[in-house]
Amino acid sequence: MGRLAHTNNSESPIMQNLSSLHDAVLNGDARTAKTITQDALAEGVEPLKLVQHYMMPAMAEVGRRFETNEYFVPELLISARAMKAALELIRPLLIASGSEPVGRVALGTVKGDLHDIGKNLVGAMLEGGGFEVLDLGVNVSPDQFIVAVKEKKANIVAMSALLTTTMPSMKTTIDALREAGVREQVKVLIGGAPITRKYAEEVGADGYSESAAGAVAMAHQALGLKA
Ligand code: B12
Repeated sequence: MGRLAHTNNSESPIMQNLSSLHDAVLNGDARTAKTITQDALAEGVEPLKLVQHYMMPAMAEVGRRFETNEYFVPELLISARAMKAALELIRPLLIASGSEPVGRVALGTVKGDLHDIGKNLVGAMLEGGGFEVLDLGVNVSPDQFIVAVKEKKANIVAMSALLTTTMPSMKTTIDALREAGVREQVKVLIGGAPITRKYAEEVGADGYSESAAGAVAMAHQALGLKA
């Protein structure tokens, strides 16, 4: 699809075409996802609206298709690539500038898990909320989290997991933080599609949120700051 004319009218072509952003992510069309995102941002559409109303529902549908064997791993990958391409344009807009960080977060997807789209979104939102984020990446071992706490003085550990098989790494990491004697220095926040509040309580985390926006409120709360 081509670039769209800019207009302030709420009935503008871009508003009508936002559902194509959903379809572009669903079909793994990175180029179109980027173009629509670029145009929508230029039109003044809220960055988070693009993520929450169009891109995330598309990824949920990708997951549903995967479950019903309509999609396989290659389709997951190209949809993820399309979402990441669009998120690259959105990320800088979510990040706050200036002012002293309100806290330092060691963020990572736990050991054995390679999903990073949700984690990256959480990272961008936390940065937007005034936190300094040490992004440890994916497949992060308990030791890597411990090093970030000891050497980089992180006061929040935020873990993401998307697989039921990697959720136990969260407990392993919390136990390892305790064994390393640093559990009391940090607040531990967890999240990811299969995580529940009950699970967070079971593994001894300090907080859980089902969304990236919620992660910021929770991080403020965990440090006793006003949200
Ligand atoms: C894209 C995708 C992939 C991509 C990931 C690419 C990437 N760079 O991330 C690839 C192709 C690599 C992949 C691989 C696999 N995947 Co996959 N994948 C997905 C898919 C479709 C979307 C995930 C996503 O990005 N969602 C969008 C983001 C924005 O949402 P989110 O991650 O949930 O994050 C939000 C919240 O959860 C929260 N959040 C997230 N993290 C955190 C952290 C904190 C601290 C907080 C507070 C909040 C928070 O905030 C975010 C924003 O609101 C899901 C389906 C689904 N419905 O989740 C399957 C899914 C997770 N995958 C699945 C599977 C099975 C696999 C594979 C095992 C497939 C295979 N046979 O190889 C491999 C595993 C690889 C590995 N070792 O990790 C299953 C998991 C099933 C299960 N019960 O465990 C799912 C659920 C698909 C399905 N329905 O069956 N996958």
